[in-house]
Amino acid sequence: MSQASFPFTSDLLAVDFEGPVAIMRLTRPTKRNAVNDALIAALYTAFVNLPADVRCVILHGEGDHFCAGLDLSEVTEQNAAQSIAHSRNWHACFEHIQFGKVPVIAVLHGAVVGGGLELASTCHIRIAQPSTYYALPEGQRGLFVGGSGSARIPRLIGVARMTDMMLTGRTYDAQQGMEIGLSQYLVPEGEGMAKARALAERIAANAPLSNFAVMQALPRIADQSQSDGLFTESLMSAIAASDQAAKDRLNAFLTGKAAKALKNHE
Ligand code: 1HE
Repeated sequence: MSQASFPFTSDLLAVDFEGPVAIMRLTRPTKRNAVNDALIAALYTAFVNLPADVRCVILHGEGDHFCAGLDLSEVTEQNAAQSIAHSRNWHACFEHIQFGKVPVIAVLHGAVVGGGLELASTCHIRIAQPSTYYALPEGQRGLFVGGSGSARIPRLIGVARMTDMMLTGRTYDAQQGMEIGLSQYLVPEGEGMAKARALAERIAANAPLSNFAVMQALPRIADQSQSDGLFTESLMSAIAASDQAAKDRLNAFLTGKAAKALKNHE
């Protein structure tokens, strides 16, 4: 599938292409980008059908908030079976984000709460801006996380911090979130997209198989025993190194034609 034939239209999610980067924007600001079934379907369709020439996705939200989480108006009448199906639907969608085709950068501002934090934690890189704050109000709403938060958020900040957030309603601001691992970057307000574009450019310049290995193998190895993980590492390493892109890049370095691994702390 090419960018020109991308079949996607939605009034909840805008998708634009800038060369090898797909920019996805949640476009439901009047409801603080609350996630209803239609938005889950739109995200699923967009990620499953990503054009082959896309190398990185940037995901952000329109309006004053990244995402207010689950659309609470949709859950009041659900029975247990419907709730399970609803949660599994989020899981299926988010699986195609974390373990999809290319790395995803989330640009955060305002509320990143409930299912909004679950969505952000599914992405590979999170860039926060000072207005960002994180919360898991499920506890206060009589709910539990259902959009993969129990599996993904403790892997970022630990079970104890997530337990505290859910039991006490504790929130973290952008600086605190950066310190505990909710974001990898914190940039001045309004500069999140520029930072994301700069990072996406670097990511897109990598060999696709290297990026694929990072996003597919690293989280799985973290879930494996050390012995199994090291074996997986050897397999993934061998597959990446046998790719022509790796051979070309190694030759370029050895003949002085490739950039050095100089300091890059930004
Ligand atoms: C919503 C939602 C929503 C806003 N579902 N409609 N998430 C939450 O518990 C967070 C709920 N939202 C809020 O606490 C606040 O909206 C915010 C702090 C994010 C923003 O406040 P504010 O003052 O900017 O906006 P607002 O006036 O509260 O909301 C504007 C409109 O958006 C309003 O609708 P309106 O028709 O009266 O204009 C709100 O009702 C609507 N709105 N958030 C539905 N979440 C898979 S499991 C995941 C479980 C969860 O995510 S639980 C946590 C849900």
